[in-house]
Amino acid sequence: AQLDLDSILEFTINLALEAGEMIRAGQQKRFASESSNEDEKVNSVDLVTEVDKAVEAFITKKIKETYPDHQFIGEETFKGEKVTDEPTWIGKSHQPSKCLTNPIDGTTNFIHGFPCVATSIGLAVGGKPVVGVIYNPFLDQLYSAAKGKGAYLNRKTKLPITGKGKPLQSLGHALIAIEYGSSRSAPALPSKVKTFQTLAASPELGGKMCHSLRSMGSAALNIATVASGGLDMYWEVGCWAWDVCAGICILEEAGGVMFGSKGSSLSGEVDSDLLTGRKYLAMRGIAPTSDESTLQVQQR
Ligand code: LIP
Repeated sequence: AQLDLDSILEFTINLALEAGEMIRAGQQKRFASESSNEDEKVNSVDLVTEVDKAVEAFITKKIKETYPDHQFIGEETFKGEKVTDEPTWIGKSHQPSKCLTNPIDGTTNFIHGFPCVATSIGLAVGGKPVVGVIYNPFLDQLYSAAKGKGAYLNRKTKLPITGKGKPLQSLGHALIAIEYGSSRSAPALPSKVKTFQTLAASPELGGKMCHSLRSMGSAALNIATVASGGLDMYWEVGCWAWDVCAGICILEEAGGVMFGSKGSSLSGEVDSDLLTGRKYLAMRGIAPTSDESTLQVQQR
């Protein structure tokens, strides 16, 4: 059957708000306790807490109860499931879909009490994000979108916020988010730093400097902030589908574009690998193709 995106969106918003409550309470409990430790995953800066796991278990349970046919991929329970869909039989009763969630995006921020923390829940059908909800429980900011229905902040403010919908003219006027991520050994780190340097000020960009660089420490919030207009661009290598699925839906509904690893051109070519490529450049509006500097950054 056709998916009812309105009711899925409503369900996802309520789920994110409940997850947010768990995150807030979980942080208070951790800060009150002497013995709350985080675990390390791939390395000493790739962290997970008991709250990430509890929130993911809660989200999974709710989704399985409500949408028993949907597949589920979560950051903390990932076992290599593929995001790219088998053929989708449109109009038949079974429409393969996947729910991608990151229980706490910005786990490092959560541990430190830095308020850029979000739960990010996205639904992809046929490999394309169709519903996305990102909720920051510390700043009480709820970003939500469903395909074809627009993107909103706190349900009421349509994104991008007024006056922020114009295409970006040049990197020289941009506020750009970048992230170090958890992969910091060679060659990953030097290559990231080179891009940061290029964006900050570089002869490669004809001596242009962007207005400044930012790091929110959460892919989901970086993307949501590009969607709302507070950032012009976000560049990161190393994200997973659960970091970006909800954000892509929100960004696209706000008139922005996400480029992935296939290096699709700014002419609007579709990137078939958007959920699996691990390399992302989010932009509000499409920059003019004549801006060589934008093209160069996109191709990194
Ligand atoms: C985080 C991302 C962030 C990235 C970090 C990390 P987590 O997700 O959202 O953008 O730079 O390395 O992957 O681990 O907090 O869910």
